[in-house]
Amino acid sequence: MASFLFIVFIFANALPTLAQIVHQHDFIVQASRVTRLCKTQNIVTVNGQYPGPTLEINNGDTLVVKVTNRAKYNVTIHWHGIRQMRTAWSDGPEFITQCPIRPGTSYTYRFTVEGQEGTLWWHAHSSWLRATVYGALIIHPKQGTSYPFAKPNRETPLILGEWWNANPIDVVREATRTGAAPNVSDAFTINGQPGDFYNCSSKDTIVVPINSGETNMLRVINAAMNQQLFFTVANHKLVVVGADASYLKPFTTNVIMLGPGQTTDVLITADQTSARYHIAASAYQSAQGAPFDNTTTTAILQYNTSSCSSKQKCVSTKPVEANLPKFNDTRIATKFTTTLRSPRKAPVPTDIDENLFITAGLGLNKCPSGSNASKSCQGPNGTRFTASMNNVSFILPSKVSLLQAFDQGIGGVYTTDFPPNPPLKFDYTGNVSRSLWQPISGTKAYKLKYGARVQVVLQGTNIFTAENHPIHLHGYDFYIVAEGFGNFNPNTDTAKFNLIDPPMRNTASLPVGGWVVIRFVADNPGTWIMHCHLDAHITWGLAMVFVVENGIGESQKLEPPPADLPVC
Ligand SMILES: *[C@@H]1O[C@H](CO)[C@@H](O)[C@H](O)[C@H]1NC(C)=O
Ligand SMILES: *[C@@H]1O[C@H](CO)[C@@H](O)[C@H](O)[C@H]1NC(C)=O
Ligand SMILES: *[C@@H]1O[C@H](CO)[C@@H](O)[C@H](O)[C@H]1NC(C)=O
Ligand SMILES: *[C@@H]1O[C@H](CO)[C@@H](O)[C@H](O)[C@H]1NC(C)=O
Ligand SMILES: *[C@@H]1O[C@H](CO)[C@@H](O)[C@H](O)[C@H]1NC(C)=O
Ligand SMILES: *[C@@H]1O[C@H](CO)[C@@H](O)[C@H](O)[C@H]1NC(C)=O
Ligand SMILES: *[C@@H]1O[C@H](CO)[C@@H](O)[C@H](O)[C@H]1NC(C)=O
Ligand SMILES: *[C@@H]1O[C@H](CO)[C@@H](O)[C@H](O)[C@H]1NC(C)=O
Ligand SMILES: *[C@@H]1O[C@H](CO)[C@@H](O)[C@H](O)[C@H]1NC(C)=O
Ligand SMILES: *[C@@H]1O[C@H](CO)[C@@H](O)[C@H](O)[C@H]1NC(C)=O
Ligand SMILES: [Cu+2]
Repeated sequence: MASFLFIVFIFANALPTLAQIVHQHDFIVQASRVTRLCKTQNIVTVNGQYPGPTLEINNGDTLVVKVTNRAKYNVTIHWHGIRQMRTAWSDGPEFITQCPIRPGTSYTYRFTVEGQEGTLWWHAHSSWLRATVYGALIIHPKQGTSYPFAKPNRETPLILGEWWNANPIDVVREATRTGAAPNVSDAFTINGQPGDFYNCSSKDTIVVPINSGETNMLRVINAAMNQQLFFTVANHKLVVVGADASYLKPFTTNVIMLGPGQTTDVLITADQTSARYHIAASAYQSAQGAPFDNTTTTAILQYNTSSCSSKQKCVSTKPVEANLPKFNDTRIATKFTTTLRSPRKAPVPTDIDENLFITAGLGLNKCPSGSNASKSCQGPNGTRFTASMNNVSFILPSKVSLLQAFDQGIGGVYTTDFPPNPPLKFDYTGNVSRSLWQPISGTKAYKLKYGARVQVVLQGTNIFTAENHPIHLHGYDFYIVAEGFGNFNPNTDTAKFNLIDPPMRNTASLPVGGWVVIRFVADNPGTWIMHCHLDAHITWGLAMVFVVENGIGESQKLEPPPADLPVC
């Protein structure tokens, strides 16, 4: 596993002006045998590691990652939250910015981090491979600078994952075949381990050491497939300092909530009696009556025994248990998301060129005529589950990626008629007439001019069930200027907009039966998918694509495609 670092000096006028740090890594995607929950099975990993390797860089550095596919599935890797300025070819979502890396082939991702600091992560973006193919991507402050808070004594990435006692690819294939909801998972994990509360797992529980008086920065990542999670540490306060690789105005809380895709950096101080404390996560499940994984994953915050009065006692004591909110405690989830603020006045776009209103939610398709309903229409009352944005259920192309179609002007791959408003106005969060539940399907994109200042009102619907959706936009960070419940009201809700210090993120929690408003400047050309990060929902089509046109200057244009770009 070659993983090294070298420094390239770029010469301008024969004088070194800039030291560019380039980190080079090899990712081998392969089958590996692991044992969890008393069962040994094959999973897909990177370099045999689960979770995969943690990448650590500084803001301003370049990453070069050669991905070689030795697994039996097509794969791609997405660098979640990395802006990929002009390098959309390295973003990774299958059929959006590249064709898949087929078994036996490789592709090299190259990109430079510009102005992002904190915690991001990488994951497979092909079928449900990301269930086991993921890892942390840590961006330290730019060389020569430091955190906007006292440097912590330690830093620990904690990746929350989701585990099936089955091949996740079989789980999604079964759901696609039957039209029903996919099986819920058997466990959640912290750094790949379920922890004390699961069978055959206790002895492998992750231990996070800490010395009395020390501060540790926990870099918490929600890599779960289908579940928003609450996260807490028994008896310890969490000081939130960042999310999605943007700093936040620090605030103190007992619990944080992360949707899949989201990250949160928290400081904890070892100010309690030397002992062992549970670090724990469990579901925030907002859809009423829907089945979900109601188990709790744990790790252990373990005080350094040498500072214990009785060493023996200190290590052997049962961990102090954590208090997690009830699974449907939307009040706590909302309190968390509405407390986030940028550290200072933020350059939020105020004059808006493109004002979009996009509904997001589930749907039910009638059983296709001629199909065997008992086999392929096992959704509610003989239907098939679907999902949509503005009543369009997104279909991936298969012959060429959207980005190639955009770059080379290939027609017939996508259309640019994604509606900027719901095609039909209705009481989105009310009792939606059954006649509105079936969306159309298509590969529809919305075109944005380079530099356009964009506002998107994301509106959840009550079709089939209202639910919190973690909406992720590729290629951009955006400001979350407001959120609320019920139907967005343009006449009154604009008064709630925070245009001073809203938080910047790449994944917004769309409240259950509510709305959230985001703003960004379209300064990065390419084809960028915006989708629900619950994989069950993206599988059903809860996505759309922004096609951001090239600007005029060379620095405003998408780079040419790499020579090794996979073909379909
Ligand atoms: C899903 O769950 C059902 C019921 O427990 C089980 O029979 C089936 O094998 C599971 N599917 C997969 C792919 O694990
Ligand atoms: C754990 O093992 C016990 C005993 O074999 C079994 O009854 C129980 O269902 C298992 N629990 C889980 C969550 O798998
Ligand atoms: C989880 O759900 C199962 C099945 O609905 C239920 O029997 C069990 O009590 C629940 N466990 C917890 C910890 O809520
Ligand atoms: C535990 O504390 C002792 C004494 O303060 C120190 O020497 C040692 O490095 C600490 N261990 C860890 C893992 O920090
Ligand atoms: C949460 O679920 C419980 C049942 O477990 C129910 O009694 C309660 O009304 C629910 N709360 C909310 C806010 O939906
Ligand atoms: C539909 O599938 C069921 C279950 O496999 C089977 O019993 C039935 O014969 C099938 N019907 C038709 C018309 O194929
Ligand atoms: C399914 O059918 C039953 C009985 O007709 C009805 O009460 C229920 O609302 C239906 N559910 C859905 C999701 O259509
Ligand atoms: C929703 O509307 C349908 C008809 O439009 C009606 O039959 C049903 O009772 C309503 N449900 C509720 C909860 O109001
Ligand atoms: C979505 O489009 C279909 C097909 O035109 C229509 O039947 C349905 O009512 C529409 N639903 C909404 C919410 O616009
Ligand atoms: C992999 O992707 C290609 C398109 O690039 C497709 O033709 C092929 O069927 C896929 N293979 C598998 C195993 O899914
Ligand atoms: Cu969703």
